[in-house]
Amino acid sequence: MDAGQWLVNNRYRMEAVHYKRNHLDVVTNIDQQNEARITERIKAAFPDHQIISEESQFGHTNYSSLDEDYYCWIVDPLDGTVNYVHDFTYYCVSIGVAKKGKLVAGVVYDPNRKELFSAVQGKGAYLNGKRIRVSERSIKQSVGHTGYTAADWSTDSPLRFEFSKCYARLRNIKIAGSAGLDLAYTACGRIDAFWQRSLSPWDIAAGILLVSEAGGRITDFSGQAFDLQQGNIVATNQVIHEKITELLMGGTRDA
Ligand code: 2AM
Ligand code: CA
Ligand code: CA
Ligand code: CA
Repeated sequence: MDAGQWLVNNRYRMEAVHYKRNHLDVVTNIDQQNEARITERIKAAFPDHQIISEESQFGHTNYSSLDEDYYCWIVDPLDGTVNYVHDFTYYCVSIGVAKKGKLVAGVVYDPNRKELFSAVQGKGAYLNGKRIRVSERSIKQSVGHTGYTAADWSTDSPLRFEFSKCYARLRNIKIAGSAGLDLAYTACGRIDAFWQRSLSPWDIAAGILLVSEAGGRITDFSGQAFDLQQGNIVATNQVIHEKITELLMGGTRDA
């Protein structure tokens, strides 16, 4: 929570916005400073734990420490950097903990609304200490969030096809800009589905545990078991899961 409040307090100390891979992929001094603050604290409290965090891992794609027999913290110090830069208050700090390839704990904190989403494996998901559950909405009643990353930036990306398949089948589809909050919102039933390609472990580790502990379902786009390293995620309230994956894969037209 302290890490999230620090983001809000330092909003006007943002110095420069740099591009990483291309103009879709941005980073600020705030991302880097908050990451340093968080990882220092983890190291001080748990010196023998591993840490995978976004800004220090840039360019790496091997996350083998996730599968090892020790605790691995998966940290996104600022999820929703574009929103942060534009002072659009939909961003969060997302921190998950994994061991032997399984998520054991996760928190997503929204400092603007002072909302702390938390989950421990087998113990349920909570918002500010109150138990949360996914929605029971049908596809026609549903709101879905999606998004795209720098890795999807090509004219033949499947994204456009996927969007045209889902468009108007749900009540609404939004690109809100923070995968961590999108998953937290799926977990507490504010929205009913979230899907996005090419995400990294820190974008979704905490959120995955939130959704599964809140009774939701998570797969890849073809409905197969989800793999944190692969990063193409579909998370739903269960009820609409098969319909969503069918639409994304270009299945039947009847809702
Ligand atoms: P970020 O703000 O931490 O980069 C935006 O649709 C969502 O996708 C955000 O959660 C954003 O996280 C994430 N994302 C992951 N990789 C990205 C990338 N390379 N470029 C832009 N957004 C990315
Ligand atoms: Ca980023
Ligand atoms: Ca992120
Ligand atoms: Ca980030």
